[in-house]
Amino acid sequence: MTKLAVVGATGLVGEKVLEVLDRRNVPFDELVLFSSPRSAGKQIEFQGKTYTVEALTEEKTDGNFDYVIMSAGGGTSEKFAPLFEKHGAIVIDNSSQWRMHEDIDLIVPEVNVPKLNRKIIANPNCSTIQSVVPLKPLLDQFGLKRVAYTTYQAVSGSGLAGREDLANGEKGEAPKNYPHPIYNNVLPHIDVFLEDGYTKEEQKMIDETRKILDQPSLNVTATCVRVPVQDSHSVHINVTLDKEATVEDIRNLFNEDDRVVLVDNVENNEYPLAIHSTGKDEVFVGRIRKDDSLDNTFHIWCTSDNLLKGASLNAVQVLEQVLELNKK
Ligand code: 11C
Repeated sequence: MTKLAVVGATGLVGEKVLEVLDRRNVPFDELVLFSSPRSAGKQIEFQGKTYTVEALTEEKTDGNFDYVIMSAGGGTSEKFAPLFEKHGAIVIDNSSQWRMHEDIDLIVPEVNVPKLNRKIIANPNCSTIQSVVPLKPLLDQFGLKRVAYTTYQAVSGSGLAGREDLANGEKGEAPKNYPHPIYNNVLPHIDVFLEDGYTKEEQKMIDETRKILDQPSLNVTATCVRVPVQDSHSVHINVTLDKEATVEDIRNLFNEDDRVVLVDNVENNEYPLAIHSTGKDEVFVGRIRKDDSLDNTFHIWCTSDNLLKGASLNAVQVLEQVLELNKK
């Protein structure tokens, strides 16, 4: 008997977690859905059965859970993930709370495998996940010297509040979530500012890239930008390789690697687009060009659905990866 809990089941990511569990037919016997007290009592249909969402309490973490997927924010994860862990569950956590703890695995299944020193596994930040997927084959084939990201991130990265600011901004209303209007605007500001002038989102991309790729001294920098797009993040990746490569080498590598989809046919105006990535599981790459301002350096444009590969799908893939590891 496998018992699974989904925490944050009524949120944007939680809803997608259920959708992905269903369509990938992930095997488990019992499901319990948790939310904040505000959303408790809501009914959710899953595979022909109606579930009533329960408010998560400390006592309920002792419910013989084997696996828990949490998408309820850092505070909830800080408090409840160790309690679920203490009672024997493997917790896959979507928040940033545990990602950089030394003994916590930070996993993108296309890239790395959990060591499970702790039973909490962290799901990375959405813009990081889609970026390390194409970086991994480049690392293995050519080595990496430097990575510079510029992101163009969708409002759904901020949950329902981001969606509301975009919709209300179109009607002329002031923003409630962002410090400035996102409608008709571009904000070079995601998450809080740190002392050095970077944002926390930028620092997350830097730290998480190094940890997932197991390249602690890789040179990484990032500028993270919110754009008035509903779903799917776009990331410009400027990458300097260790070994020499041509644009053709990189195109061939991506063409042969089933972890990414190459869309790179500029003669027909074909390149990855947020609107084409939305609702899809894949990570799309294209616009591959040589950056002649530096040796061995290339531009890559990368899009992916931030709520799927960037959050729910990656979490479910981690669950599948752990189920597979536990079979062995
Ligand atoms: C955004 N990347 O687009 C953020 C959302 O650390 O999991 C995800 C925040 C996180 O605003």
